[in-house]
Amino acid sequence: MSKKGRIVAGALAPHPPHLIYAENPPQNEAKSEGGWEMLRWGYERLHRELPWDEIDAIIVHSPHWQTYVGTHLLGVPHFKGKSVDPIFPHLFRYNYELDVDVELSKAIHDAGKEAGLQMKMMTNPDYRVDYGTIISCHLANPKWNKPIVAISSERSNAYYNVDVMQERARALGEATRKAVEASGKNVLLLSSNSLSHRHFVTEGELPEDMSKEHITSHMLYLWDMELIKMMKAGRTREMIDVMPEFTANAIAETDAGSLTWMMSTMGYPTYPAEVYAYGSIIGTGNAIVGWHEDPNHPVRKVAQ
Ligand code: 2X7
Ligand code: FE2
Repeated sequence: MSKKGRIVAGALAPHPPHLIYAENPPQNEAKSEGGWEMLRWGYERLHRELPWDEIDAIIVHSPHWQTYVGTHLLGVPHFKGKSVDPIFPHLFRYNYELDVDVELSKAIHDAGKEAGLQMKMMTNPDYRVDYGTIISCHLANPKWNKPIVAISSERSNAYYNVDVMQERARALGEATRKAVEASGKNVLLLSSNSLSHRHFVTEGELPEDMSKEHITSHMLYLWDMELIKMMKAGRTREMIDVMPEFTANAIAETDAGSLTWMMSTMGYPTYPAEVYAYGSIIGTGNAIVGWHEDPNHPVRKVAQ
């Protein structure tokens, strides 16, 4: 029998363009004096703790690839282009080049179809990959030395409501897991989203002036902490059950279904997650969090 594929880890990997701007990688045209260090150092620790030798591919679900008829997946082996954030073009103008594991994308597409979901492969070689996908993949793995599978957010919350979105994200997660297991590959999952998502509507002269950065409101901070407490305690089923309420109250980017998809793909872990960082970016709440399959990972050992 061929070997069963595994999900070696999942990470909540938010994508504010500010983090790339602050890093000054060669791909980004805009240059900064730094900023948002706690979050960037959190990403560095996440990167260090992932078992890169074992990882064959990264699967990312992004709120900024919004498809209104079904779930789409990148279906071309290589993409090259420039990604510009429409709201923050002064921060993010990024020249990207990335490889796609088309075989795995197609397997997830087929598994989703079999589960009754509407699925579509994106086969346009000139397609401009969304900035959520690019930023989360860059921050989790700045070397870009692993192929990715990128999954869109099918916005059934727009046509129906958050509950329909949740149900479909759960079903997509189950299909993703089946496809990964059958593929024999080991994967890292990324849920590319912020938690509370209320932005300031104005920006200071210097975007990276950290004396101006704080969460938009105490209420949003409290909601973010409620969710993070559940992650730390391994209460992920409960977290997904309260997700519609959290999303509505925290005006959260979880409306895209990314975190629900990831938890469902991972079979709702009951072990504690490692929280690498929490911080605000232009007022939004962002957590970098890892769920590690390895029972010997320090965060899991402490709980035993
Ligand atoms: O897309 C984003 C985001 N999710 C959070 C903060 C700032 C900008 O862009
Ligand atoms: Fe976003």
